[in-house]
Amino acid sequence: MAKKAPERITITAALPYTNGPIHIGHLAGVYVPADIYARYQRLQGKDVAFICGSDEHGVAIPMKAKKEGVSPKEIIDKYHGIIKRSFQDFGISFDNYSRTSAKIHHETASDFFKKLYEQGDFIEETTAQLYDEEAQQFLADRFVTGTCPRCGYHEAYGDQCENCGSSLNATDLINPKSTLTGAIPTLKKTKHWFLPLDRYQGFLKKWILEGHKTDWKPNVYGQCKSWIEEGLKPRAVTRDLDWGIPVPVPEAEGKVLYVWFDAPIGYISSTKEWAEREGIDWEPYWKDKDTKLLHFIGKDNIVFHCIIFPSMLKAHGDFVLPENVPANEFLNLEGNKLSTSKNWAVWLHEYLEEFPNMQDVLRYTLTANAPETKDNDFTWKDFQARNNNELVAIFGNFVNRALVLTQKYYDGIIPGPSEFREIDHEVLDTLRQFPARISDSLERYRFREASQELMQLARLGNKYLADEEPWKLIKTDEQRTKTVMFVALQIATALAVLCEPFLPFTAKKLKALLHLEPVQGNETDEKPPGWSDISTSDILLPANHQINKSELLFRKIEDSEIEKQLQKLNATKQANQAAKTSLEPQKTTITFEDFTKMDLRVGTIVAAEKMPKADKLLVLQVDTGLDTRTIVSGIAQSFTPEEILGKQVTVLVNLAPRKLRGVESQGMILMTENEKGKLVFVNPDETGVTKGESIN
Ligand code: B3M
Ligand code: ZN
Repeated sequence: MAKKAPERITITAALPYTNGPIHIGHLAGVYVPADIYARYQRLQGKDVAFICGSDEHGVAIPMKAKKEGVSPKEIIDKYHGIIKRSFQDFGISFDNYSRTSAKIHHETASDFFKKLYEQGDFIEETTAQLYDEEAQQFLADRFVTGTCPRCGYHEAYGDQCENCGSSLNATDLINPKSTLTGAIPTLKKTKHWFLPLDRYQGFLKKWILEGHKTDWKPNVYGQCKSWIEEGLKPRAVTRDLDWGIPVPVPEAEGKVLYVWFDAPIGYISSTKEWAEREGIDWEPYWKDKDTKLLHFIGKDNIVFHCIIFPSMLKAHGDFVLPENVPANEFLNLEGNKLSTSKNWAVWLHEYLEEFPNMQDVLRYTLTANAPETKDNDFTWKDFQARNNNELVAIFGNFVNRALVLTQKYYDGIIPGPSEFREIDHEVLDTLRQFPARISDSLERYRFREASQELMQLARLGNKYLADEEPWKLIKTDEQRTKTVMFVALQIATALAVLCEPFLPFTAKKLKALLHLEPVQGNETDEKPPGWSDISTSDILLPANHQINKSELLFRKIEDSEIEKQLQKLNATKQANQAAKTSLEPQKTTITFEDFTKMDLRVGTIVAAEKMPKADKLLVLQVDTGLDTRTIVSGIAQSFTPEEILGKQVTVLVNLAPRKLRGVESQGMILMTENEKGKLVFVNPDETGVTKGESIN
């Protein structure tokens, strides 16, 4: 009988934009869970393609290039290099990491567009779009911000609100503003190609709302439900931009594909690139109806992966649809939102340098505290605690005791057990349940839970040793000690196998310590135990097997190391604060004559009250020496009326009067900001000038 082919699983992880390096938010949301899942499925013998690559198009790239004063190409090369390397060093086990600037991707995306174009799947339309006259550029996506019409968030982008996750058209924004020049956009006509999502409404409703009600995560299902029920609208898939994949039809000169049209096709091109290299056929990974396609993403990408890309795939006709889209929520850092532009992040490439050989500690912390069902916070203290109290004190401690005692009592040769007692049977029975317990969590995308199951197994070992106390037994009952050590070593072996998806570096090290993997030049013919052996085999590590000298799996993290990281964040905070309050550039020079036109006098505030229904304004009566006049001043958020009553101030008395909220203001009180950014009076108290006297 022919052997049944293993189940095929295509796992994609969101393609990171090459406008900055990878930080812990990306890792916790997408790459760590995706990697755990891919490694786990490989251990089940599944045929896995784990696919990713850099997202190098879209407005984010030229914007970053502009900021750094270099070309977009330099930006993508720089960050593609940093990102690819840091993923590799962190043990993210992609089968292929491509980039959307690759030729194979340009071809694949162009062909995809052409097929839909030829099938008549687009609507062509000339519509008025936002335009920045100053920059002479159409404003879409991140080139424009404004108020989200759905949630009122003030910094929504032209294609998406990152606050509520809505996908938007730039013209939906309230009070739009160009991010290039700050200008208020005008409207200008331009032709674009739209994917009529409304045509897919019925299909999406049936496929998601009826078909995935129970197996998709509630956060993902809920977002899809609200979009579908609200009614989908056609969405432009082309842009007036000079960075991207040219729209492959004759009448589209100067236009490129919308980044969210080409990027998900990047999963397909990356699969092709991989298959070509491996000499295999890529098509089953995307077209065979038995292939399980999974997209790992962050919550801000849900609409693109659940609504838009599936509609594209459906229109194309050749491809399978995702079976699940296990999107995560966001991770915060020390109570604040992660931000690339504000440098509020723990950058992966920096972590790898500052904590060498400690990839698994970060992987474990991010998994144990993953933002699976709600946003979560990463703190350095928690990182330290997870390491010191769990990895070191439980996992590491158990393994170390088992290995050290084996060396000490038996020169590293696994002892043969004698009779098993009730407790031994119980422990071994419990051990056999762990693969199923962990699998059960992972199959439901509950990575936190799975990581805690793993830690439970280490706890089981720890408790067993603590209860049986082989270090005491050895003095009274050598036979019993052998049994206890034999059982403990079975647990250590199970840990080595089951921890691989979560802690791949530790698994490798532990397998080497246990001498599970054939060592080069010293090949054993034993086949190392696999995932299913843990529950089916009576013996995982046989008596008389020789293990290697023990070494610590984890080290303690000192307070000083955590302090250093907190200081680093503090410095960032201060730099951001300083940047916020940084001095305005000097204005253009004025002549001395200009200056002397100002009639500055010393005055006294003789009455002050809040302007009704205005947060910022105070209405003052100021005795200028010449008269007592009304001055409206925008200082209500810095001073109360009481605290400024009787205060001497500097007054510009010959400023043209102007009405503020119906009250005529006859002059201006001079104010400035001190070095801390606080509003202060230009204070005449110390000048020795008396009331009414002219200052200049
Ligand atoms: N480049 C990810 C982001 O929002 C975006 C993902 C593309 S996946 C096809 O950072
Ligand atoms: Zn919103």
